[in-house]
Amino acid sequence: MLIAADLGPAMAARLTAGVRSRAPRTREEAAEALVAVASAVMSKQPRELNLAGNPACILLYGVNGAGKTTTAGKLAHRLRAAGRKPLIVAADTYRAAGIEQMVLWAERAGVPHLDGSSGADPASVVFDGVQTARKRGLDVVIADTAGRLQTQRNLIEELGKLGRVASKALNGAPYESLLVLDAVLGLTSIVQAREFNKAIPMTGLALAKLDSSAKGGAVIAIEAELDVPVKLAGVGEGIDDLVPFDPAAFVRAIFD
Ligand SMILES: Nc1nc2c(ncn2[C@@H]2O[C@H](COP(=O)(O)OP(=O)(O)OP(=O)(O)O)[C@@H](O)[C@H]2O)c(=O)[nH]1
Ligand SMILES: [Mg+2]
Repeated sequence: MLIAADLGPAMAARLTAGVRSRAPRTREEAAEALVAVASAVMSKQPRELNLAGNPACILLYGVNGAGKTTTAGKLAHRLRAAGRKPLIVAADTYRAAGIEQMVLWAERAGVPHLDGSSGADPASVVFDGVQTARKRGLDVVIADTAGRLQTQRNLIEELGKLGRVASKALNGAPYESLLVLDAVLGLTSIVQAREFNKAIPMTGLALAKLDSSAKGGAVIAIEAELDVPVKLAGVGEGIDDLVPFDPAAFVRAIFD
């Protein structure tokens, strides 16, 4: 069951040993034991987004098609509903369509957007975004970036620069740096997380497509290895389909 949920053989064996040592007698006790044993290996870092900065800033990155733009749009909607004033920064400057998609989501969410021009340096677009938010009294910058593979050296380096420039724009204040993972990709996301984390200090994960048949269990191994918590879960294609990640419910869903 754990293998089928993409935890990977090593993590599956580790959790199984932990559950066995608790000697559960019923299915329900086994589920409880799995929740406890999995929680113990998962990250203890806070799962709430750190939105204390003025403006706060959230960078979203990940491989092609992971769900970055959709997550940015849903997040903008969510934060706006919570009384925040988001600015969407469309920094996927690789494709005109990438910017258009982000603009559509911004309009759907009813939040302002700043669009990078095609071919622009995403770091400079994010820098402008932070300045623009300050000027316009907006309190959280949500930046969508182009899809990139962990093997594309130049694009991974570009991401490092993006992080450094964001930090500079924010005068060194912390920001959220979220790797968006596609639950459907399974174990390959462990390699992705490892490589992206080398390029940019990662503060969290957003796990998209949890409504699919994939269980997304690879994030347990990622959390254990990198101590980076999943903060958000995508549970559909609609604007309301983004929820705070609940580790206990997540592990229970693997068991069911
Ligand atoms: N079912 C489901 N589909 C999702 C979810 N999140 C994103 N998608 C779909 O996944 C596809 C890709 O989403 P995008 O947000 O465009 O992904 P992206 O990472 O921005 O892609 P690129 O910019 O091309 O790299 C779209 O068809 C989305 O509707 C989710 O939580 N559940
Ligand atoms: Mg996109």
